Amino acid sequence: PIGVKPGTGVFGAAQAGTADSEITVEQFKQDYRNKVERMYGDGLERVSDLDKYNALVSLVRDYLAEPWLNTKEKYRRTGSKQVYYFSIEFLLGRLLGSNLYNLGLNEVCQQALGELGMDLRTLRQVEEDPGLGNGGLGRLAACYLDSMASLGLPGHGMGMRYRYGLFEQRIVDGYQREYADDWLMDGFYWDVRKPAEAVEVRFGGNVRIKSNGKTQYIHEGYETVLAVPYDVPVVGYRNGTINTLRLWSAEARLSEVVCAPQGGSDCQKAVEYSQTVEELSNILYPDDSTYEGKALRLKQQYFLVSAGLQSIIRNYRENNGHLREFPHKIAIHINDTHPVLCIPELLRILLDEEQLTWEEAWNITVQTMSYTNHTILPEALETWPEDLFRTVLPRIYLIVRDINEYYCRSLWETYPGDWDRISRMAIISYNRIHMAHLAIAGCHSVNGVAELHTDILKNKIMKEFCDFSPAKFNNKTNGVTQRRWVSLCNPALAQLITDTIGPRWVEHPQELAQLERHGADTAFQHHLLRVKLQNKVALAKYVKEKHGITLDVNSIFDSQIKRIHAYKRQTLNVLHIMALYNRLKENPLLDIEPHTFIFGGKAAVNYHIAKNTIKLINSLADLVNNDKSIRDKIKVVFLENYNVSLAELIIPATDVSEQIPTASYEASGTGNMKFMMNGAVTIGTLDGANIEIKQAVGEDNIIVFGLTAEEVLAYYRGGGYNPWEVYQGNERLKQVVDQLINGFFPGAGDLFRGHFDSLLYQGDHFFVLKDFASYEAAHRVLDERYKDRPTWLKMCSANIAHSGRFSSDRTFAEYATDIWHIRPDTLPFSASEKQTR
Ligand code: F58
Repeated sequence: PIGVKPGTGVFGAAQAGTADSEITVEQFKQDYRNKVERMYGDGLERVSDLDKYNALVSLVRDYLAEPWLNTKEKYRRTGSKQVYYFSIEFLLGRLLGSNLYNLGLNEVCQQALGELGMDLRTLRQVEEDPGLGNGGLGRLAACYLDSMASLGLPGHGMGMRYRYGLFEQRIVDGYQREYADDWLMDGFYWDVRKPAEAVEVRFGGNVRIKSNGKTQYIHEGYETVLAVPYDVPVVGYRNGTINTLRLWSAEARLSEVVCAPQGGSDCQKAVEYSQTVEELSNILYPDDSTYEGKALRLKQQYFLVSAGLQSIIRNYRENNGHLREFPHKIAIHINDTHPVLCIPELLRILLDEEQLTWEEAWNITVQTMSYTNHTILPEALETWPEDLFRTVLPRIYLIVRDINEYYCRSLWETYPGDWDRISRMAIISYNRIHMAHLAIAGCHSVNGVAELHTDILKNKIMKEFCDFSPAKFNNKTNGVTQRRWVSLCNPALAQLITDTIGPRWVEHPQELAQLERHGADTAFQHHLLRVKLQNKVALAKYVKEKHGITLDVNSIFDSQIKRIHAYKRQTLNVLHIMALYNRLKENPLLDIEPHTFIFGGKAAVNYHIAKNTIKLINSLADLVNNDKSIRDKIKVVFLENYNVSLAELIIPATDVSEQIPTASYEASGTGNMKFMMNGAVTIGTLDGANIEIKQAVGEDNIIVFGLTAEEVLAYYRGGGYNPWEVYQGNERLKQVVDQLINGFFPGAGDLFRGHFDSLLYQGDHFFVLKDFASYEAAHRVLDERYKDRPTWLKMCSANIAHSGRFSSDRTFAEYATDIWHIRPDTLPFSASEKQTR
């Protein structure tokens, strides 16, 4: 079996008597039959797949109950410092496979089910992807949970339990249509509801200031929402550690609502009221184009933060923690600006409830909090209108005002008289509250997610803050968990790696480097090719069943799967495919490698041009896939409803990984890392973590193109560039740009005029035309390399071999030592290893 650590079984090496706790196939079968009978009052033969799946989850939960309890007890007993990772998103993906794998039960379960005439893979597919995230930052949070537990460290998640996910994407007539993501419809069997640990969160009302010697703030007339936690076990890899992801759900206590002034005594009203309360945790990123929508988003953020902090402090108190010791025992991490209200909320608790002085409370808060920035896009740097903030959170508003005053005073001491600078850096300015400024002021650490991104933060976006407090700023290049992104999603590759270098890489991903010397080995290459083919066959089967399109598994699978966004430049990819198609039309005998271009991703509901890009891709797919004259040399597919499970199918089957953002925009990227771990070769711009991938694999094993971030930023300083010159100067490019509007897409009319105009009449802000020629040239290089199969396979192996440093185990270890100050002796990379990596 892959990555087996002998004798560790379900309960892990850390547990006493592990050998006895191993679960045999016989035992598993018996437990499972009993479980089905007890849950459904029926025999295994007569229940549905959903019932079988639920019973299996329930059984796995039984198995992990004891180590979960032991882990909590161990943390209590040792008093070790606990990390709480607050995030509005946790894009977990399906849990059955990963939990079985991490528990070391995969093979036992597979065999047991097989003997019962069932197939584990089928049951794994019954599981809905939890609708708890949207993109990279949510998936990153999920990777960190896996790494924290797998390294046996006390790190937990704090998130929201959304009733509905972002949305389910369906493609109708080539367009994205959004449907409710009803992921909880059949229940979620992994979490445990903890009503006894519910807390109250307060909104609205007003604050009365009472002064008798000491000023007191009395919050009155507020509305109370009950926050009920649901705990999800986070299973470490065969080490007996089970951490907790706590998800909060908003509820109304109807019995109390009936007597409350808002509800009157009317039952109907009470039910209506409960619906408005529950709206709080109904959906991820509710539409914020209206005042009510904005208020709802702000309420959601405060709800998560307040509930999470109250529960942390309650727990801390119960274990007799002294508040002055708080930062030595608790680290709170703020994932992007959405949970930044952690700062004023902790202050509120320390000031109003614990009666600490401002200085004491502020010092504790700053020492406890740390913040990660995930973007430099101005529209994603959150600000709130002051009025709305004051109305929704009156007490928190006063605290933010005090923080602002305190912070501005300290700025004044360093920059006396420099009003301009102080107003640029203020937390409240021009009637808006700047959440990133609040984060920088209230945290001891601010980090970017790749070296370039951190440099841009330090030298541009947050330069003045960095000049003021340089020690706070640091880089933590992202990582992904090799357990989900290789072992689980690509078991054939995992087996090949284990057969070649042994199983230690699953826990020590830097050992993948040993593959380097096998890269040129014919037998190894042969196996690698077989693994890739097998994965392509699996993806092709899915595409055939779901979309009715036949893929050539001997073609180059070239994938761009990520949110649809102008800066990610799906349009550049499309224009290149159009040019390739044109070349084939001109010369049907053109000798090119057959290509399958795969797209997947959601466009935000209100982001019209991105939604139109989806239509553009699908229009191109219709044209190309139905044109017999090009003899199936290229195929284009847009895979509907991209999510973690789909990524797990696409990534192992991909040869070429498209990472082509306008340089400077992609903070890091994490898809790029997943692809390289699975042996795909990147075609990419020098942006985000692509730069570090290039450093890791060497320039022969990645194809880079396009403007650098420095060049892009220089153009912006000079007012942009002239796309007309580029357009006029490149026939092939001119042809494809014109084809956006000249009837090339049958029946499209003016549908893609928005794209056309943005490229030519609106200055081509994302440098699509400017980078086109070099992108096309890069593709030609790629094709050349692919033709020479041994060279290509060597490139693939090099990518796998050098992916170890992009493991979230490494990233997490860096967070733990540098930011959270967790004991380094328990970390996987020693300090000296870190230097040389
Ligand atoms: C992503 N951000 C970055 N934001 O784009 C990506 O480069 C990085 O690798 C990743 O974070 C992890 O650090 C991201 O996913 C969002 O999804 C925003 C959430 C709030 C609404 C706007 C999008």
